[in-house]
Amino acid sequence: MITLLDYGAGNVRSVVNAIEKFGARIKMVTKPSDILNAEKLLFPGVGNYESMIKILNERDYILPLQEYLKADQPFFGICLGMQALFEGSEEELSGNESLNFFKGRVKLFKTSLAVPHIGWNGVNIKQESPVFENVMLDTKFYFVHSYHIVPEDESIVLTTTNYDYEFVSSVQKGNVIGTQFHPEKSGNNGIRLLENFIYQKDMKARKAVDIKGKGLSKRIIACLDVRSNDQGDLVVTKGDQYDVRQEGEVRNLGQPVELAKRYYEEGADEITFLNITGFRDFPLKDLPMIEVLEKTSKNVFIPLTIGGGIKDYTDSNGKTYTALDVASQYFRSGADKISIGSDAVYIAEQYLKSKKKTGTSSIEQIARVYGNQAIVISIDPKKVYVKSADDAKNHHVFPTQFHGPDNEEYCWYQCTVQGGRSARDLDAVALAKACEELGAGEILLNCIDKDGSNSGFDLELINAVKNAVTIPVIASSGAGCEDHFVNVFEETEAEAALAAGIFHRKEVLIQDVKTYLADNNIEVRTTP
Ligand code: 1PR
Repeated sequence: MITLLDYGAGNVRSVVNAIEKFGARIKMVTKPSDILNAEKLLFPGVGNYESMIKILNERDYILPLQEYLKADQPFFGICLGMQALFEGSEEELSGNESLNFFKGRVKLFKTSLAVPHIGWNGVNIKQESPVFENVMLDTKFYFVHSYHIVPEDESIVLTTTNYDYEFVSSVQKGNVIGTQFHPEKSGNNGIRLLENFIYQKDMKARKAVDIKGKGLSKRIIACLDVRSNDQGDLVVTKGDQYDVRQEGEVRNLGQPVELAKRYYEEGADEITFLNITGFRDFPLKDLPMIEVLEKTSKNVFIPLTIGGGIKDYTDSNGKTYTALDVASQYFRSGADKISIGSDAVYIAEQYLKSKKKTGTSSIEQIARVYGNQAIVISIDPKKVYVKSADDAKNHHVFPTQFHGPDNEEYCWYQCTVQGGRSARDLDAVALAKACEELGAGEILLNCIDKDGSNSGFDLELINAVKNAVTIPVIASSGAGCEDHFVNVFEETEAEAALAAGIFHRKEVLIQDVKTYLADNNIEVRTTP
C-alpha cells in the first residue's frame, strides 16, 4: 500500500497509472493524519513552487510531513515534491513555510541553454541506492523544470545531471528520496525505479549501478491530429498544408489510443494530440478527447501534450469556463502539457498593443498554477514573400534562400488562427517572443507551407524563431526521411522535432530515425 499526496495540481494520473501497472494499491491523502499513518509516502509535484507550498500550508500538511520525515519514514518526492524538502525557492516570494528538511535552496537555472530544461537526460550516480536496482545502464530520465536544488550537504546527493553545468538531480538520506526527473514519465526504467521504492523492504544501500549520464537528448515527437470524421468517429487524420480531406473524406490514419501506444513502444520521446477542430466547440463537451487521454495514459509512460480549443468559453446556459478550467481537466485526465494555438495569437495581439501584462490571459493563468513548462504555444504560420524589408515594416522580415514566385528575396511568416483558416497581422517571431514574456514554456513551430510535404523542415523559420526566444522550440512540419531530422538538429538549435505523416504511414520508423541520428553523433534516447 502506498499513500499518495495529491495537492491538486499537475498530472497525478500518470503516477497512479504507473503504480497500478505493477499492482500496488494506492491510498490518497485527504487529511493531515493520513500522512502520519502512511507506510510509504509518494509526493509527486509539478508546476509552480509557490502555489504548491501555499496549498501544503493551507491544508495543514506541513507539520505532519515534517514529523513523518524526521522519523525517517519512506518518502519519495518527485520534482516539486523533492524541492519542497529544502529551505525555500527562488520561485517563492511570499514567505510560505517549506518542509525545511534539507539545508539548501531551489534556484533558477543560470545558463545560455533553453530554460525550462525539458527532455530526456542522463544521471551520474553519486551514491548507492536500491532504487536503481535493475535499472538499465545508460538510461535517461524525463526532466521538465526551470529551477533546480542546490543542497548544502553533499552527502545527500544521489545523482547529478549535466545541463550546461552539473546540477543535483536526485537526493537520498535514509529512507527519504527525491528526484528532479519524473520516473512516471520515463518509460520502463522510470517505472522500475518507483517499483523499487515501493517493494524494497528498506532503503539501505545495496548495489551500485553504473549509469553513465550523457547530455540532454534531442527529442522525437509523434503528433496525432485528431478530429471526428463524417461518420462521427474520432480518428487520427493528416493534412497536406492543413487540408485533411481526400476526395471529400477526412483521411483516417488510425485510432488515437492505439497509435499513441504504438509510438510509445517504438521509442517516441513524447506524444502530442492536437484536437484540430477544437476551436469550434467547447472541449469539455468533447469527452472523447478526455477519454483518449485517460486511456492513453494507462499504458504510455512518456509526456503527453494536448492542444485544441483551450480558451475561455461561455456555454448556452451562460456559464463561463476559463481556459484554466479546460486545461485543469486535461491535466487531471493525463496530460502533462497543454498547447494553445488560436487563443495565443489573440492574447499576443492584445499584449503587443497595450504593452501590459494583465495577469488574466490564459497563458498567465495556467502558468501561475501549473508552471511555465506546462504551456506549449502551437504556431501555424504561412510564408509571405516580399521584395524588401520595407514592404512589411511591422514584421520580422528576413532574406530567404528560396525565392518567391516573383523572385522575391525576403519573407516573413504570418500567424493564422482556426487551423490556418484565418490569417492575422502578426508574425511568428513576434508571437513566440510575446508568449515567452507572458509565461509560455515551449514553442511548437508548425509551418503550413511545409505540412505534409515530406520536403524537410523549414530551417529558416526555425532559426528565426529559435534565435528570438530562450524557451525550447519543437520543429514541426515537412519531415520526409531520416536525413531531415539530421538537418534540423545540425542546422538549427531546435530542441525537438515533431512529425506525423511519415510515422502514420510507416514510411520511417521512430527507432530508425533515432539510430540514424545516433550514427550522425546527435544525442538521442535509446529504448530497449
Ligand atoms: O487553435 O488552440 O484550437 O488549436 C488547434 C490546434 O490544431 C493547433 O495546434 C493547430 O496547429 C492544429 N491544427 C488545426 N488544424 C489543423 C489541420 O491540419 N487542419 N493541425 C491542425 C496542425 C500540424 C502539425 C503536423 C505537422 C507535421 N497539425 O502538428 O502534425 O505539420 O506534419 P507532417 O510531419 O506530416 O508534415 P487551437
